Amino acid sequence: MATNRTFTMLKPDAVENGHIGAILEKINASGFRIVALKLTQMTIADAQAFYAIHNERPFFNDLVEFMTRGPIVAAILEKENAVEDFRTLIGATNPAEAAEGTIRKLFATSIGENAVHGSDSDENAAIEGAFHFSGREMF
Ligand code: 3AN
Repeated sequence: MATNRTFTMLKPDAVENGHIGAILEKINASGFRIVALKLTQMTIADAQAFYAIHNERPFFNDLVEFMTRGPIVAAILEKENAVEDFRTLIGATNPAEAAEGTIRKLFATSIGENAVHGSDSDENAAIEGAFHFSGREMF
């Protein structure tokens, strides 16, 4: 069953480059309600677990190093058709291929440092949200 929720992280590059406010503004303007929100930093073990599905990929170690090098903003977002609509809003994994006006087109620098994460299914949205937030942090 669709949950109408997705999970996002504003990645270390977006935080370092001062884009938290602009990205949250775009998320709000696109009709998502913020259910949970925090500035946090993943440990190496956190990132290895979060991205376990990619652990055979050649970029895995770079991805873990990147995602742990500074704080991120983690958030749970709610909207009808949240997962799919948020993937549309962020654009393609590679910012060079991302559509005009998408968050990655506007704020990402490379395929590795691509500014934002968005869950790829309702099931993963629930798993990823629960990874970062307890029930009492969701509103
Ligand atoms: P998305 O974030 O668009 O769902 P995934 O799930 O395929 O993309 O990849 C997860 C993360 O791994 C990406 N956001 C990106 O940071 C990194 N990544 C994916 N593909 C590559 C690649 N070819 N080279 C470097 N990093 C990559």
